[in-house]
Amino acid sequence: MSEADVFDAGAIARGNEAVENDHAADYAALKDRLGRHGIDVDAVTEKVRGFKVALPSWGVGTGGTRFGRFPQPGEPRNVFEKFQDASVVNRLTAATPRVSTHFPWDNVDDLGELAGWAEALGLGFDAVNSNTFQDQPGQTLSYKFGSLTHTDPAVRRQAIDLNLQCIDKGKRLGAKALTVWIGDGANFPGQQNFIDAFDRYLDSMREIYRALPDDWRVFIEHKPFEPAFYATVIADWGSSLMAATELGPKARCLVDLGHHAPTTNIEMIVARLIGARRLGGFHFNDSKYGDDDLDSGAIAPFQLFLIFNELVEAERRGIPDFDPAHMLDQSHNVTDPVESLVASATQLQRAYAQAQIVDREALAGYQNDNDALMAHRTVKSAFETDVEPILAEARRREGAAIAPIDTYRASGYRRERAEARPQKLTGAAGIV
Ligand code: PSV
Ligand code: MN
Repeated sequence: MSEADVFDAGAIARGNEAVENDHAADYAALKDRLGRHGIDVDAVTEKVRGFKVALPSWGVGTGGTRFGRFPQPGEPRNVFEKFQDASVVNRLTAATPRVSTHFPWDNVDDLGELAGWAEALGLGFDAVNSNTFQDQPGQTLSYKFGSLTHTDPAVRRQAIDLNLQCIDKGKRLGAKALTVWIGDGANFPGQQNFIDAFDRYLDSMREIYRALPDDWRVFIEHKPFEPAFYATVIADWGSSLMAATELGPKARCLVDLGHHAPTTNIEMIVARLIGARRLGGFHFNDSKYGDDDLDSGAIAPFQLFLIFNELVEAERRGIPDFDPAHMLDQSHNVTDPVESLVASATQLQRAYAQAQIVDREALAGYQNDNDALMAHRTVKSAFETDVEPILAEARRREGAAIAPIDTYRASGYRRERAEARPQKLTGAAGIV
């Protein structure tokens, strides 16, 4: 065990031993059942093994709302400890080998030390995120009235520079993408000139785009409201696509599931962005009312499946340059973040596996014949199939846990971390 790697490796073997016979029986039964419908279950298992999603560095600490935060014993106190917890999620699921960092939240004195620490934990780096939606201690100019779209060129300069520094940090860590979400907008009608604000956004983004290495992408993340409650500069996928088209082929649109009004047909937005060849990736989470940042699949698993149905359709069609980034973006306020992240990663794999078993040939036939009921039943029956044994088998083959949450609880990791990470528990507000 290295100084970085503090998870009891024996926990996985012990956990698996207790359930492997039951699991083998469940897997064989599912293989038999789906096999009778012409589905190659082993092939689906191999697909699931290949499915990965990045963890948000800001998602392993206990989150909060603007009303407060209820910290838990043993939660990470710095970015190094965040990576330790992220590695536990990966050990249990083998589905989360990369972490998406957020600067300046994740600033360290020595990036090389962080890169070495991550490597010792078996983790790599996914997209870097720039935070120009909060003021940091010691910051010269305020983002109170915007960042990349601010009316004052000096504030825009500061926000552009922060993004350029993020690219530089990402290069040193081995990342290949920058995600830009800005909170810029207006709280009152009349407060902002919409045309000028969007033009200023494009001007700022052009400079950031020019600094991207050839093999990098910039993800433009839209959101309709919050912190600006009347209008946001990059409010929707239309504004995002306009900006991406204007900037060039390295600019892609990022879909955060929580960044849509309730009832929005997100799977259709995904299909449109695939069609436009501009789908950059996802921030997965779930919600009932707004940007709730709940665990993926907790509220609307059918919607999640329908999004994956579009992704698998694109995968099967062999659409060129189709490689969307998968990232979680959640805030865990009342659960152990490790457990929520494990559950979320497996929910994504579930939706992916279900989308893999849709009978696409039959579906296309029903769609062409305008047989609405049978077309619907074709996708619905895939969604209603319990694919848990496939997910468990994918984990087992990867050396991860057949029953990851039970295994985690039995490992005593959080209790042990509570002792190793003494901290002054404060109820400060905020989402970090
Ligand atoms: C904004 O709500 C967001 O979805 C962006 O991705 C931020 O980077 C992240 O949440 C953390 O605040
Ligand atoms: Mn997001």
